[in-house]
Amino acid sequence: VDIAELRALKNELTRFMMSYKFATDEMMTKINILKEEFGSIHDYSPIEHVSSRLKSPEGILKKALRKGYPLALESIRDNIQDIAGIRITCSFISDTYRVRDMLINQRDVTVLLEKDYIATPKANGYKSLHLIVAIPVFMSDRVQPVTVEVQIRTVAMDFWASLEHKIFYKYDGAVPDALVDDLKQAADVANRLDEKMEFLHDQVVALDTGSRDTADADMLN
Ligand code: 0O2
Repeated sequence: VDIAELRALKNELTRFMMSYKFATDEMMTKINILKEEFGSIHDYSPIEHVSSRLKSPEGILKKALRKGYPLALESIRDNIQDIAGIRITCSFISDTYRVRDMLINQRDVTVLLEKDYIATPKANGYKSLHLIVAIPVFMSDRVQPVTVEVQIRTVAMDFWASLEHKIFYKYDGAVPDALVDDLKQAADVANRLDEKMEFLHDQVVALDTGSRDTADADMLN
């Protein structure tokens, strides 16, 4: 074994993983700025909660093997787009699209792929807005575009997805039919809740706008 070669490989691997950490940090900063700024101007923020995770080297290798990708950094970089993952939860369906627009309109964010599982849910009932974006990471000797997966969903969609994920893993992917049906029903209930909450929210906004207009008119009189 050539020690110098091994050391170079180790450094390359470390930088590879670090680039995803930096990209996650950059995206988290962007999202937290939106959350804070929006919340201070309006009465509430469309972003309820944001979290991030980096896929472990083991998870990356497992996915590459499962999908049959060559086990080389370049192939992993090109093919595995969820090494850096960010999940944003919003209160209302309309907010998921609002947050999406605010993110993709930023000049250094490039959308590589968008999957709208809210407009077109998966057969099991899964709903979420998925964006694969690239963001430039500035390192000591290069600028590297790094891919990040952003999942945007409502609190109700998130509640459903966490439980479904647990059940899916518990049964190793072979979930009994009865449970699949129950999960689909639960997804429908979550969807009805989302629609009702959106309706109520719209009414409150209309009330607020009405009373603000009256207050403005009073001020002018
Ligand atoms: P984890 O543990 O959350 O990271 P691929 O990423 O290539 O396997 P695909 O179809 O290209 O799959 O991507 P897709 O559909 O956009 O899904 C990627 C991620 O979305 C998943 O990552 C999940 O986080 C989430 N997701 C997609 N479908 C479902 C679903 O039916 N139920 C739940 N609970 N989550 C889902 P991982 O790597 O599978 O899981």
